[in-house]
Amino acid sequence: MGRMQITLAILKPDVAVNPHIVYAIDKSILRNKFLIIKRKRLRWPKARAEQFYFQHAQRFFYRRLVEFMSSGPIEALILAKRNAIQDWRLLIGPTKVYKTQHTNPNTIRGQFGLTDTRNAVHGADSEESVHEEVAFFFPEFDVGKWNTKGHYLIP
Ligand code: RTP
Ligand code: MG
Repeated sequence: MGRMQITLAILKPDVAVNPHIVYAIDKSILRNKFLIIKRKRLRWPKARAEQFYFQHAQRFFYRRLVEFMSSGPIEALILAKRNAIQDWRLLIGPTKVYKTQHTNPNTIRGQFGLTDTRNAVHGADSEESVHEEVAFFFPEFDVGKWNTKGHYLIP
């Protein structure tokens, strides 16, 4: 038993443009007992995508990642569960979609990812990232004071 934790998820433009897929991912989130604490649908200007992924600035995929992430709507979600950070990354599956489709076909990336860049979703990878990423999307959200009373569930 781990402790209750929050994590930060992003639905990327490849899935966020499709309400049927957003609905399917929501069902998967809730079936796996995550609470949706907050969600925000938005579009990133290129500069915001660059800022979010600045740690990858030297990687070969940075330009296409930034182009893709600012090419359409995205949804940022704060999810809560015991071991949320690790559990969310298990539920989404490995980054590389072509491999994941074979090794982890039931994960969110396995089901809905298109390519290594257009891989459906993001998941924060540490408590430190969660704090940074929550502040990035939800500056009004006080990570120290969050409680499950404010959550809402999608039917
Ligand atoms: P994320 O941060 O999005 O949850 O994904 P991750 O930890 O599994 O992957 P990371 O290595 O942090 O890479 C961040 C995002 O870069 C894109 N990417 N594209 N070969 C490629 O085209 C490539 N490799 C990585 C993916 O969108 C990945 O989620
Ligand atoms: Mg990462």
